[in-house]
Amino acid sequence: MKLTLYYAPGACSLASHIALEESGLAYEAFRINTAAGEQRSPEYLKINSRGRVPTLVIDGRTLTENVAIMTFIAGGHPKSGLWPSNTLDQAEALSVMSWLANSVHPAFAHIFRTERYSDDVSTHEAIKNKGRETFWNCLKEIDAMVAGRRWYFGNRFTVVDGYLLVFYRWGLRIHLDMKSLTHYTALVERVASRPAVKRVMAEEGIALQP
Ligand SMILES: N[C@@H](CCC(=O)N[C@@H](CS)C(=O)NCC(=O)O)C(=O)O
Repeated sequence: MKLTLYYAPGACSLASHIALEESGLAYEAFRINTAAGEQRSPEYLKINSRGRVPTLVIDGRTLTENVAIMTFIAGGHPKSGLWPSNTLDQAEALSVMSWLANSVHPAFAHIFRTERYSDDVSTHEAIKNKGRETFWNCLKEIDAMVAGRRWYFGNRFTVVDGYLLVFYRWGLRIHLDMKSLTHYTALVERVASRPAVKRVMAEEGIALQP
């Protein structure tokens, strides 16, 4: 099976990148420079017509969306140990990852991609402020969710933990008081110290502190 991941450093694609590296599957990773607009190049739009990362190409077939990519990598390869083993936990993993993709990520997009939410520039400051408040409330919710847990699913590291690291970094990036979220901080420090995660961050050229 040939796997090719398209990612941008520090973007949400980091979650899929971590999942792939942790899985032990062989894959190639291609960097897309989103700041330079490479995601909108004709070549990349042929691979992913939405012009977003991540994209995982599996034997020539394109899969988009972090939730789907991580379900394929972890759920489809149980030997990797990155996916819970019972059905209810699997459903919970999907529930948490869907919430991260559908609520937490868009809250942040209100701050960084404000132009997508209104053409009226005079509303942008208010949209950013609301996004910041919503994003912070999500991060606090995550902190409560992981209280007293080594990993999200207790003793087992799963793809959910790698995905949680992405939003922690984004919180640091916009100077939120992430250290005050003590449970979330402890979990993310454990994630960041895993050898596979260190390799991915080195490959992407990023640190936990953006
Ligand atoms: N729901 C998608 C979101 C993908 C997405 O928005 N990716 C961002 C990076 S975090 C992107 O490609 N941004 C480039 C752009 O918006 O032009 C997923 O979770 O995979």
